[in-house]
Amino acid sequence: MVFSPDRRSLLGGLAAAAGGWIGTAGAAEGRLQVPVWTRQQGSPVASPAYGVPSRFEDGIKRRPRTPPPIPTAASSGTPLQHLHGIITPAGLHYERHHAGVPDIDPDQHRLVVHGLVERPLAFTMDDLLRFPSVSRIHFMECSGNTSTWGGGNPKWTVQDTHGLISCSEWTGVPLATVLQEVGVKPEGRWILAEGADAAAMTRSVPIEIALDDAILAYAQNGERLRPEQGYPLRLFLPGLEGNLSVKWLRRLKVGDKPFQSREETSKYTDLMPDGTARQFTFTMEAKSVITQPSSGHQLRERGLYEIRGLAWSGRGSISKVEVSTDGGQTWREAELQQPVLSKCLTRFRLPWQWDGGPALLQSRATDSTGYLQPTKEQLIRARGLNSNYHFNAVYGWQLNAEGAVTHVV
Ligand SMILES: Nc1nc2c(c(=O)[nH]1)N[C@H]1C(S)=C(S)[C@@H](COP(=O)(O)O)O[C@H]1N2
Ligand SMILES: [Mo]
Repeated sequence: MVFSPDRRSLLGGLAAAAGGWIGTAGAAEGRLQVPVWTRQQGSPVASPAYGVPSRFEDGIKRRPRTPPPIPTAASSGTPLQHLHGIITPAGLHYERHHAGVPDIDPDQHRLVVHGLVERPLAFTMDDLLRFPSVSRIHFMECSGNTSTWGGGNPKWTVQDTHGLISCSEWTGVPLATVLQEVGVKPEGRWILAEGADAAAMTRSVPIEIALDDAILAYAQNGERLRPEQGYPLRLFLPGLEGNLSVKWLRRLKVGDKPFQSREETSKYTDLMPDGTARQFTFTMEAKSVITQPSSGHQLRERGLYEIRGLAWSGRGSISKVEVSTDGGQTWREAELQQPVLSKCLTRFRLPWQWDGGPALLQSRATDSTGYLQPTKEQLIRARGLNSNYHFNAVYGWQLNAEGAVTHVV
């Protein structure tokens, strides 16, 4: 790690104040004996031809969220507590499937665009790859992420509580380009998107969103989509609840009103305290979480630590993240790591001196619209306790005097 002189003296000062340095002092050169991996050739190139992480990183995996009654209608979370920067490796992208992952032959796959259009068309994957393309880095979050309205378990990790979010570079054709090709009729106001999986997942998308920044995505982090992420084609709607980004996309139908599919009537609505239900709550509001130290971590000694975490907003970019180590009594502004992009994960960090006492670690994000992430009390006051979706409250991890970190129940 390279520090600027200012930062070095700040960190050096903090470490010295704690009465020690990070690292083992004394007889450092004695540790320079030549290890076995320096005395022999390593493995040859292209073995394996498609690279995988070091075998020592074997514990870093997606995990099914709750023991699923039906393994194909389930979700798995991203291990955020082990990741760095803002990009989620494709193999660790969270999954949410309503009927498992279909095995689609891209040569046989078609996207049909019909309904209130001048020219109904069927596109092959080759057709779609011929259109001018875009690549953009965006998060995707399931609106069921962090459904911890009523407490929880001290052992829950950030993977359990916040793992239904990931961030990738998505490449594809702007949906607006394909809609221009078919010619949307003036009365066309909503678009039905349908998946080719056994769930035939369907959602209605307003035309304004479809013409804004929606992407027909065929690639993710430089390679074609993984099967779990919708291979060979998915709809990708930046900043909106993950459910709208229909995977294995086979059909877009233009209509003059919403189609009222199962996923926007019985599911993905928010039951309010007065008994009414909010529908079409598309945007994922500003949210943040500390990933290090977080539940399951163990601090071995007092001294300097960097508090690290992630913040995001479906309305734009993150303008500020504040961190509290005393349960919200005082807040300090964290540093935002570049790049800070719209509708994208933003990494924040703050040097922190652990003096050996208990600490309640929290973060709160403000986005470019000025919206401040609410407390859990504020969120429950506004929304009640009847709905599962769209929980974005301030979150905390409890550190005890022995350095163990747990989920706050
Ligand atoms: N066809 C289809 N699209 C789908 C789903 C699905 O089960 N089938 N799940 C949705 C939900 S609820 C979410 S949160 C995201 C998850 O995308 P991911 O598995 O790539 O993370 O896809 C959405 N698109
Ligand atoms: Mo979801």
